[in-house]
Amino acid sequence: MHEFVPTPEHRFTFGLWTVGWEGRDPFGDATRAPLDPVEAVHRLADLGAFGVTFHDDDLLPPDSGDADRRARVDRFRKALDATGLTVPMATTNLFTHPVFKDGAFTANDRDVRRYALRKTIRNVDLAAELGAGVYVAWGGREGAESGAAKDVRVALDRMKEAFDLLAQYVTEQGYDIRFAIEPKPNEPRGDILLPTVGHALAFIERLERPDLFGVNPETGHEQMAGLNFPHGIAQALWAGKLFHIDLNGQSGIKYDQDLRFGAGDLRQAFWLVDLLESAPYTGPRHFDFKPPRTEDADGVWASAAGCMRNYLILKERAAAFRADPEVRAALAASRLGELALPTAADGLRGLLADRSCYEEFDREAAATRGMAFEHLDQLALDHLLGAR
Ligand code: 3MF
Ligand code: MG
Ligand code: MG
Repeated sequence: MHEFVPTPEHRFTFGLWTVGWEGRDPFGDATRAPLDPVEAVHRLADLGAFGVTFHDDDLLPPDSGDADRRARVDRFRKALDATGLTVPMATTNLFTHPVFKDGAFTANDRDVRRYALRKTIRNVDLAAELGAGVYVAWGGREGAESGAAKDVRVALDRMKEAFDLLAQYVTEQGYDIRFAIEPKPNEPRGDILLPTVGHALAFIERLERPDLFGVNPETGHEQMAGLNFPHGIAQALWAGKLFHIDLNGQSGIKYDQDLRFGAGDLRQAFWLVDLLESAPYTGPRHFDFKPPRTEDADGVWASAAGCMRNYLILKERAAAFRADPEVRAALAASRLGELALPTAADGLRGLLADRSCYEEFDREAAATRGMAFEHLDQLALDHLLGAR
């Protein structure tokens, strides 16, 4: 039996705000004490993680002066150097302070928009200093609860303006940083702009430098909208836009549960790992989860370890599925090979001239051909459930 031991080669990363979540929710106070970022770095390294990520405010109290900031960054950096942990991604908190109650880049209040950009730029500098290659932008408060309060087309103009300015900034500074937009349909706003992977992909193509922008999809966020997460990831990969990923667990269309990876929709988790492990995605496997507020410190680390363990178990199950000769036969019977063939390699002329595909096509015979998908899917379930 495999040991499923995480190592840095697996590229597992965690946000400081995940293991550091104190358990404050809309109905209850914190159940855990604050976690020192330096302790988080050491504990994550001990568990076999590859890296750690952060919002500016996770590491540096928002009102800290220059000297205090420097001391905190140096202390954090020392822990990174001591453990070998990396910082592949950083992001901005544009949602906690009341000033962001109507959003940041799309707040109706122009002063807030300018402040949000400067706050972001300040942390982009730190991201570059710590070697992050990806800067995530989650617009949690960019949205509305009511109709006339937000002119969505104009708000999208302001969103584009913000991202164009950020692209100009990293280009002028010569930073090797690309941005990853994180979609979410709702929570904390009633409705959030760029609610799904598809919306974000379409938006990116309207920016001045689309090459600098990709997506950071989160398992639970797509599933909150009832969408198929592996399908969204596949489309992001197809577009060459999967810059980063937030892995966690979600059970159906409800609030953002942020369960540990694998503890939500297990079938989608299986197909997701199958996809990621076969795709040209070499980025971090980043966990954005919340150890439930029932847990004490030991429970937090058990939850973090569980994210990685579940990923590794699913990776082994997916590999066994793909290597199974019966699965290969079932894939052929389901005509996956045929899907990979161009529909009209003979071109439009050939298609129009081919009487066998229309005038003489035996539609009734084609309609009766079974697709054999159920046998294929049962083999997958057998592997997932450990029955094969
Ligand atoms: C909220 C989130 C965010 C983002 C983060 C950017 C607090 O549902 O997912 O976590 O992931 O702000 O990385
Ligand atoms: Mg979330
Ligand atoms: Mg997230």
